[in-house]
Amino acid sequence: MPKKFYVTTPIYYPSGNLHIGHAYTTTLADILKRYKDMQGYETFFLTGSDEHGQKIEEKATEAGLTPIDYLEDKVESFKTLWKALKIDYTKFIRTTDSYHEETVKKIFTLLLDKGFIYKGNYEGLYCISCEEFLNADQIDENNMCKISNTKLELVKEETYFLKTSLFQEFMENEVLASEFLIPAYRRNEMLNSFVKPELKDLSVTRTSFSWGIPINEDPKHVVYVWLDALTNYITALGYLQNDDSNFQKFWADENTEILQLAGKEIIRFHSIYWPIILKSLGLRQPTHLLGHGWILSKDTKMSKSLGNVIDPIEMINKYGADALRFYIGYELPTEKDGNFTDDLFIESFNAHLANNVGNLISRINQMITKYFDGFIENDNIVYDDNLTAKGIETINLYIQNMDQYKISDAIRNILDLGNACNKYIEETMPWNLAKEEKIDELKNVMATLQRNISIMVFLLKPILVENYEDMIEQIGLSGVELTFDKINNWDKIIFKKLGDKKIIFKRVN
Ligand code: ME8
Repeated sequence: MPKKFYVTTPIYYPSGNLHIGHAYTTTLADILKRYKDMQGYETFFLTGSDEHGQKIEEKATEAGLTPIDYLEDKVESFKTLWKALKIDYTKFIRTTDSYHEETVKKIFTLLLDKGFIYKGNYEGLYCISCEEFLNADQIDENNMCKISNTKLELVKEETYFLKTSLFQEFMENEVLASEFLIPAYRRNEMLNSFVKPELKDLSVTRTSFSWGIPINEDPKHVVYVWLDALTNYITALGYLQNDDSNFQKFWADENTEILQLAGKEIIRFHSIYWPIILKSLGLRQPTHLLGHGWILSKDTKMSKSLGNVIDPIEMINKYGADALRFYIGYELPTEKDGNFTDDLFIESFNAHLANNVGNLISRINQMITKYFDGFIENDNIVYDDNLTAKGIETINLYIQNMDQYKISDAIRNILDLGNACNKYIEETMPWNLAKEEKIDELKNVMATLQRNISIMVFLLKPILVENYEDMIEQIGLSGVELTFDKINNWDKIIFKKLGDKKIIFKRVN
């Protein structure tokens, strides 16, 4: 039985256009999904759109449209972006899909029947942008939401509550005491800010607007957008539906590695409320929640409501999908906030993709073409010990890092091997060996380089999707099936004649 991997992104609000921040989370998920595919896992990658709630209702009204008409174009634009960015998702869920709506109603009924939901009244300050009732810590001195910087609404209404207060111990001693939430320092943040002060029951229905899923038991109540949204991770797999085979395979099975990604502003929902909902339903917990930092623009969070966003489509049109995927994977490690500016982007592209990876491929291609007419016979080759050891070490480090979802560190391992190859070229000076007609030595040097550039290209496969085939052709591996096993056991690889030289990542000036 193959190992299984289920990865999810948040489902994004179609209340505005997606920006680099959304592209960030989705690209990280895509890279990890592709990596797991390479490791032979059976994978399922879910993304989608979060379409109910007051914010969407207001946006549609502003545009003079019904919510569903308003949503059509927006959702199409999500899919257009994912296609341009080469995102290989398995399923795209819309919370207005009827199977989702029906299942959310069933989930509500189940929780009510189990005694985890009761009716009461709520009074509190609500942030429409975050779709969240805020506690005092989340409100600034001007009575605005600290995260979205928008005005709050005083809400006083009848509501159904989820008995989250029952789960204080479960949160403290199990969920947040385990390895579930990564990076580890975020566990204390959640404990100290939200769990230890007091876990209050969560209001899970609203009555003051109608754009949501009405509950069967009391249809003037629509399900709170976060209960509706969080459950997407299981409704998309067929939970409580006729065909629940994906649910059995990718969620219920304890052996499935489940990774959920979310930005730090919604870690609270994913590391507190979501585990409580799952526990109440009697379901297993995800293996990990990777809570990542924000992409900043001039030191503030890039966000639709602040209007300081960068359009990923523009970046892709200018520099290509791989350039953006690389910047996201390498320059924006998940543990902290990162910056995104045109200058940083170009500097990184030139330093790593143009000068390191691209240049190395083209140098090696050029020399093998010139000295060996594009093909090195695989007989009696003596590979350089140091560079060979470095190549094997790189594979191992890369796997260690990718297995911990440390994409940036894994890419650094590849770039280090690139630097070692460049240094090796300078030290061995193949052009001198050619001049001096030391053909055996030249052959050993070039074969060592071809081997190590092949390792680099193979390890870059989940990241540089658009240029992968071109890179493979340049190094003589077109049509050759590559696996981790093969790149570790070199003699299993049979090279072909190199393709003609092509500039792969052209420097941007
Ligand atoms: O919160 N930096 O949707 P949303 C990094 N519908 N990541 C960013 C970012 C930034 N500046 N801006 C956005 C919602 N993101 C809910 C989610 S899930 C059950 C419901 C990414 O459209 C990041 O993943 O506001 C963040 O958590 C998400 O987009 C928020 O997207």
